Amino acid sequence: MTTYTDIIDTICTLADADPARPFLRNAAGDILLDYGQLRSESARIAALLAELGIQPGDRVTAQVEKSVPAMLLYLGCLWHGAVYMPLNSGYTASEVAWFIDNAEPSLLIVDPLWRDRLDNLPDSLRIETLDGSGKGSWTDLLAHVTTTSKAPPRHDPEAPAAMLYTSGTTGKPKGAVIPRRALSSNAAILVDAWRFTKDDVLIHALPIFHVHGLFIATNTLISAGGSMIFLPKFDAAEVLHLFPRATSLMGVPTFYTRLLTLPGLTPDAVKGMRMFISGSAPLLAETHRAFADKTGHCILERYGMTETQMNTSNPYEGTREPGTVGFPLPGVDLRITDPASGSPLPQGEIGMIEVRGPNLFSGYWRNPEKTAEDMRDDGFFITGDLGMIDDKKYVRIIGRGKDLIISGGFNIYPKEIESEIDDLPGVNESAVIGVPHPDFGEAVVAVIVPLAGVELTEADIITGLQDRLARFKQPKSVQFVPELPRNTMGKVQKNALRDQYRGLFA
Ligand code: MLC
Ligand code: AMP
Repeated sequence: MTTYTDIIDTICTLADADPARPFLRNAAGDILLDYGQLRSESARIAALLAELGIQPGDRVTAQVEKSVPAMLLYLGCLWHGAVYMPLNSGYTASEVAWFIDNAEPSLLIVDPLWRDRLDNLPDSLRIETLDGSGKGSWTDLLAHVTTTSKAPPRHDPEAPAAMLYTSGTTGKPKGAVIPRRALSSNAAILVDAWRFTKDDVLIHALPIFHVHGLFIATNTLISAGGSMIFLPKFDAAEVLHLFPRATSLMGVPTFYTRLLTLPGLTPDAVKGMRMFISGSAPLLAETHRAFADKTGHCILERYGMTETQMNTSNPYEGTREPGTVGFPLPGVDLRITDPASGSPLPQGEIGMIEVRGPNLFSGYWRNPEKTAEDMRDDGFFITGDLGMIDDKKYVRIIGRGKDLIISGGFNIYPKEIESEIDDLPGVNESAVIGVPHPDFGEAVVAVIVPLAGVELTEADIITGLQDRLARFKQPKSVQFVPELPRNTMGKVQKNALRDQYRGLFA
């Protein structure tokens, strides 16, 4: 099996060769972090973790705003061998409490604003704070740690590097344990596939609590020795303005639909850019074409997931086929199987996408049953995505075998929302569906049957969900119906509901 250089070793090599090489800049062009600081700060954080008694393998949970110290926290954990566990900054206190209970971390780092609303946390959990500007008790502790020139420890490539939660059709999220080998192999493969070099400047406008912004963007740019313009969040006008200083952008489809609304998006505005990458959700063929018409650039669409990082990509050279996710990346095996029997299907037939390669996770946290359910004996992972390989060998994602809504690149599991809605007073039952949305791709719609004689309003539902669900999961529309459509087996026909409400946001 090919061996890949650990991300931390790559940082050390680059820092030795050229410590002043910029790694992160802000929108104004100031250098926020060079490769020398990337190494020394990661080492300092690792030293602090050791001082606090955090052992390799312990979970370090962070629910913080995007900032340079937040990114360094990930790399400090990687240096030390702690398992980095980022949480969406939009999660409510009750959602966070669930993750803490499940993951049993040794350390929680949280924004000071959210610190006080967290309750029901174990007394043994150490809690530190870090805000979006880099201030907090974590930074105060770090200030006392001196710079060390110690080399990083040798890590087993199979050791866990991170744990990211993905939800399941049963409602409760599962922790995907991601080994170091998955990070280093995927980064090395993507540098090659997408031709990243030390001269690249990536606009980084994604959140850093998901694989796209945290691993795909960051690890790939580190592995290339390139740099990033590090933005707190995506703002289409700001990003357009930054194109002349950059070479590449990674984004979810919403980035591209929002950029397309700007009159300034012209071939001239993007003339220094060499590549626009899209993923995490389906990019409509019409968005691909509209972007090519306006800029002369064909967006490069790729397909990945938390458990596997990147699986396929449209080619850097060659045709980037709209509506497809390209070919399996080098080292990744991909097959289409019959969802019922698991037998491989011939080219052209629609079935379950299964993948195998060094990019795969190690398993679900403390959930061997679910891991066994999703892994075949021959090492293939069952993605839950339905697809086919077309006559030109491009992989096409046709739908999902899992009941999942992807809104602006965030995954939302209807079951979780239905459970919360069903608990609200006056609700008899509910069905949550995703319907087309011009900005987010899909939007959450709740279809609710009130209890007999009860009058409910949309505001009752949204207010009821306020403290239970992060904003991005809350319905963008609530519909009340006397009953839900069911088939003869009594199962709710979500397809019928999706058809009925398809035009809600048109
Ligand atoms: C924000 N809101 C969303 C939302 N983002 N609602 C649904 N879906 C989303 N994705 C809510 C806000 O809370 C707000 O609610 C309202 O919608 C409008 O917000 P906004 O200001 O327009 O949103 P913005 O902050 O601009 O964020 C939109 C976005 C962001 C698309 C830029 O969501 C984003 O960066 N998404 C990227 C997600 C990502 O990184 N996915 C990668 C997963 S990894 P209100 O009511 O308060 O006004 C993965 C694997 C792979 O999937 O293959 O990569
Ligand atoms: P996550 O669990 O957040 O990692 O999301 C992974 C899921 O996002 C995949 O299983 C797919 O359903 C979806 N996804 C990622 N990239 C694409 C893409 N390019 N086209 C369609 N769906 C995608």
